[in-house]
Amino acid sequence: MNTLFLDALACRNDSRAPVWLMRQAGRYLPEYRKIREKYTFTEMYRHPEIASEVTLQPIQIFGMDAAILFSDILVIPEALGLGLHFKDGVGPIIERPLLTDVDIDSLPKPELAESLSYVTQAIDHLSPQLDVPLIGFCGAPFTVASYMIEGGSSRELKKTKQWMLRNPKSFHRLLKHITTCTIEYLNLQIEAGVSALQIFDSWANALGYAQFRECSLNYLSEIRKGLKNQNIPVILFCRGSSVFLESLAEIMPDGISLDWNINLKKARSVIPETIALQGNLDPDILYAPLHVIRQEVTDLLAAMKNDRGYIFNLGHGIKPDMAVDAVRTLVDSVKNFSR
Ligand code: 1CP
Repeated sequence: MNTLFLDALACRNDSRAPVWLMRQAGRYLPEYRKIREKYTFTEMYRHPEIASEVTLQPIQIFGMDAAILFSDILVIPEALGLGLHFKDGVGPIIERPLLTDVDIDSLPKPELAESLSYVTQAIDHLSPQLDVPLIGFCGAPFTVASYMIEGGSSRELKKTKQWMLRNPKSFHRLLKHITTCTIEYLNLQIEAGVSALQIFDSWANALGYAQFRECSLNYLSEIRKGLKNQNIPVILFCRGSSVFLESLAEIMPDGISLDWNINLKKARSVIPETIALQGNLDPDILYAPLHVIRQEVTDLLAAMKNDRGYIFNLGHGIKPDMAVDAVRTLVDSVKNFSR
């Protein structure tokens, strides 16, 4: 078993930095698109064999040091009965978005072990085939709530923020309900055998500083405390992590995944060496010529040289139109960098 990723998460890695990439399994890969021609995205993540195959693809093709389960953060709203499908060229669609307080108060308490059994089955199916750690994941309550209110992707999160500001009590009831479900969901993933967890707060950047602490950080902390096995390391990713860095460190995650707006060394200067740092190459660097990718990767690695808690990643996910060669160059550059 390749333990570089877990060693770095425990801040005791003396070998090269491990590398994995957010959205490493997905549409930029011809091997993914080939399967996707035959199935919808929903069919793919609901089918343990297909989810396993797609999770493994980037590991087999590029040799990343960790795998991330092929699924989606929106399985929670789906389990809550809101209806979910993914529309090509548009993104996720929540079929019955939340419109009033009554909708929040009538959300069910779903039997997640049953409704999300395909996730634990995928983990079961995958585990024996992996020689790298498997990362389980979920969305942060704020980000998941935003999809449930907006009904899909939204740049401004206008409805979400209006709700938060005009009716904070019911907004917090919603966050609390998602938090309870998320804790149960992550505990199911732990029991099924994931080696680490990442929580994605992809829309945290829409929040002001105090709003972030109140509407996101509190719930991230509750999730952290609610995990049955405290030995499974947890990484927090926010878009906005560079701004909320010190707040994130307060709740003592095992790792913080940084967006690309901050200088990594500067981040390390305010984050204790007991918390791993992950990131933070600007994903758009993958559009640059290969020699630029090599240089940018090397610059980040040189800045974090001898840091025992550093994990190479992008500041956000790979985009569907990024080139396979660019991803290969990135991964090879990390692996060939000598400390
Ligand atoms: O083939 C397709 O059409 C499906 C595209 C796709 C894929 C491959 C979606 C729809 N989700 C995924 C997989 C996925 N989503 C993974 C596992 C694979 C991997 O990372 O390698 C993970 C971890 C996610 C998490 C996710 N889903 C997030 C958080 C991370 C992030 O990128 O910020 C979010 C916000 C979603 C919602 C979602 N699902 C799919 C899309 C296109 C989106 C984003 C839409 C938006 O920008 O609002």
